[in-house]
Amino acid sequence: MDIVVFGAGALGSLVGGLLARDHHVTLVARDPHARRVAGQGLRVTGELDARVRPRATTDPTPADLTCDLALVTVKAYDTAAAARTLATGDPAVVCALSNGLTEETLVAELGDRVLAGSATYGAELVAPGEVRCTGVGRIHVGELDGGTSERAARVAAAFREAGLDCEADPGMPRRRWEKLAVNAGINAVTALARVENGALADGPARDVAHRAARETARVARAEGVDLTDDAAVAAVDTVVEETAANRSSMLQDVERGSRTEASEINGAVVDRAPAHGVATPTNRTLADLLRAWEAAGIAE
Ligand code: KPL
Repeated sequence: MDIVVFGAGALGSLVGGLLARDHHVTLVARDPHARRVAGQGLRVTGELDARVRPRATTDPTPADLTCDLALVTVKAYDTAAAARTLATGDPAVVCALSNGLTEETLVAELGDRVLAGSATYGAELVAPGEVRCTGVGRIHVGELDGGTSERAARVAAAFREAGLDCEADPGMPRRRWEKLAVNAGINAVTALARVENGALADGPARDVAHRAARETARVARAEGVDLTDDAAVAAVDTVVEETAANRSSMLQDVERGSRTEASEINGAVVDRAPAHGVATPTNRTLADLLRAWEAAGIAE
């Protein structure tokens, strides 16, 4: 398959690097990472291992974006720009793997080519040209409205052949909210407390993460998605266990002095709640604290 990974930061480089062993992969990334990958190749280290030479560019042409599969792994706040650029090419299938509920933004530009996706692998770009897998999680792909499809099965099979734990999931409407609950619980708490995911296995940080996940489940149910409080909390605990050594992407953002996805994760829960009369004090506090930190000055 001809695969483009749009937004090859940590997760995109991990997934793209593994797929590059069997497929023709182009990473759309930032410099100096893109330059290093184009020159010296990409190393996947940590819990998974690969040495590959995908193509890498900062500035894809419409021809580059005309592919069998585009994986979107940009930061959630960059989704609209990514969608517009992808639409200059002709990707046959587009699979969203970013945090947050980004699929609708992709659909606005790319229509029914968009598959929903959810990934809980831990990954860290340790240096230009090197991504470390810091936790073997799981990937789910499927139709945005639910149900099975041949194209979702094909994408999941390609991921599995690349050594990634992946399933085609007929229940993506629920799965997307479960992932939002996981990110709402883990990312903001680890970023604010400056701890690895494993620190949420007990103590007060775990309670805060659970409260954020329960609030997310309540909003999900109000929106017609069958996600129980217990299932959301269990999903947080599973990811904490599977990615204990991982520094969440939001912790990495804060340590780099970069903008976080707090508005697209905790803020998204808060924004949807009033329409349903659901209270989301924990997500509001987490989003507000991270936005206050961002307002005090971020590097990019
Ligand atoms: O999505 C994540 C992230 O870090 O953004 C996981 C790996 C689920 C939690 O750390």
